[in-house]
Amino acid sequence: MNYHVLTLFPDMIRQACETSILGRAVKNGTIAVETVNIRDFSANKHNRVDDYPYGGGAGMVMEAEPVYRAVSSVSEKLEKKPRVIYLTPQGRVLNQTMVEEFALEDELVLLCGHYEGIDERVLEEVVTDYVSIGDYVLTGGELGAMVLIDSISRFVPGVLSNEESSQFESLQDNLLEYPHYTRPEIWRDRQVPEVLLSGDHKKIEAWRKEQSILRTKERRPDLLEKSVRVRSLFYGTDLSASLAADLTEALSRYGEVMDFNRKKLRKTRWSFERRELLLFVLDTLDEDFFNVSMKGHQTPVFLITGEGVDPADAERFKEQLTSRRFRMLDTFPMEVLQDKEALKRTAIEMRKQL
Ligand code: 4H3
Repeated sequence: MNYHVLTLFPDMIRQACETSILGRAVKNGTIAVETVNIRDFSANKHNRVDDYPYGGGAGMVMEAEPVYRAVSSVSEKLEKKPRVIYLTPQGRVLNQTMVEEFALEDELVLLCGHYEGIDERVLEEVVTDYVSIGDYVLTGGELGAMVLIDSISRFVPGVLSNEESSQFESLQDNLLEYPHYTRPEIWRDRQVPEVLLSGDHKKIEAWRKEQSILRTKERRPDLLEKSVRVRSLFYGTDLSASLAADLTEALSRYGEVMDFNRKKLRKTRWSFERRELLLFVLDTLDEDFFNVSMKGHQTPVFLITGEGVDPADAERFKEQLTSRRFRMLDTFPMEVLQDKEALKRTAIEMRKQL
C-alpha cells in the first residue's frame, strides 16, 4: 500500500510514520508514506496557499489551485486514477468496514486541510471520498490521515506479524473484544478468571464470546443492535461446502456452516430471527431443497449460486424466501468466493448492505 499525504505539515506525518509497527512496515517496504507539501505548489511569490473567504466571516480558506496542483503531482505518477480521501467533519464517519475496503486499494491519496477548510471547487474536482474520524473538529486533517494510515495498514499483508494479527476480530462481528489478561495470576488481589487457566479451549472460546457480547451490551448497545449471527447453508458439491466455510469465516468469528445435503437438516422446520444473516451457497437447487420448511422474520439473506443452478430456479427460490418473510439482499455467482481477493471484496460488500 502506498499512501500519498497532501498536507501543510509533512513533518507531523513523517514523524508519526517512523515509530513502532508503521515505522517497521515503512522500513521493510510493506507500505510507503509519501508526504507532499501543498505549500510547494503555491501560486504566488509569497508562498501563500490561503486567502480571505468570499462572503466574509472569520478565518481563511485554502485556495483551489495549489491543492489541485498537489493532487495532480501525485495522480499523474500513478497508472490508475487513485481514490482521494478528504478528511473532514463533513465526511462519512469511519468504521471497520470502510477501513477494510480502503485496505484493498494499492494507492491512497489523503488530503489534509487547515484553516476554515478548502475551496469547494477543488474538492468537487478531485475528492472521491469524504471521511470523518468522528464528530469533532480538529485544527487540521493530519490526525485523521494518521488514523486512516494506522487502521488501514493493519490489513496490509505483512504489516502485522502473525501473533499481532489476532486483533483483526476486534470489530468483525460488530462486537467489542473480550478482556485480556497476562501474568501475574493475581495482581493487587485481582485474580485472572479461572476459565483462562483451564486450558480448555472450547470453554475459553465460549467465555470470550460471552464476554464480548456482555461488554458490547454494556458499552455499545448501538453496535449490538447491528450485530448479526452469521450462518451459511450449503447444498450440492464439496465446492459449495468449502466456499460456505470460507465466506462464513470472512464475515464472522462465530459463524456456523450447515450441510443441507444432510436429509436430517432438510427435514427440520427452520425459523430464523431478524438479527441473523443467512448465506445460501448452492450449486444445486432441486425439489428436495425447495421443500425445506423455512421461515424468517425479515432475516437478511444472500444467495450464492453455482453453475448447476438454473437462474429460473434461483428466481423462484428468491420469491419463495421473500414470501416466507426473508429480506432478500444481493445474489452472487459462486466464483466470487473462489479467490481470496474477490472473497474479501464480497464479504465487505455484504457487510455494507447489512
Ligand atoms: C477532519 C478534519 C475534523 C476531522 C478536521 C474529522 C481542518 C478539515 C479544516 C480540517 C478542514 C477545518 N476536523 N473529524 N479539520 O475527521 O480542512 O475543519
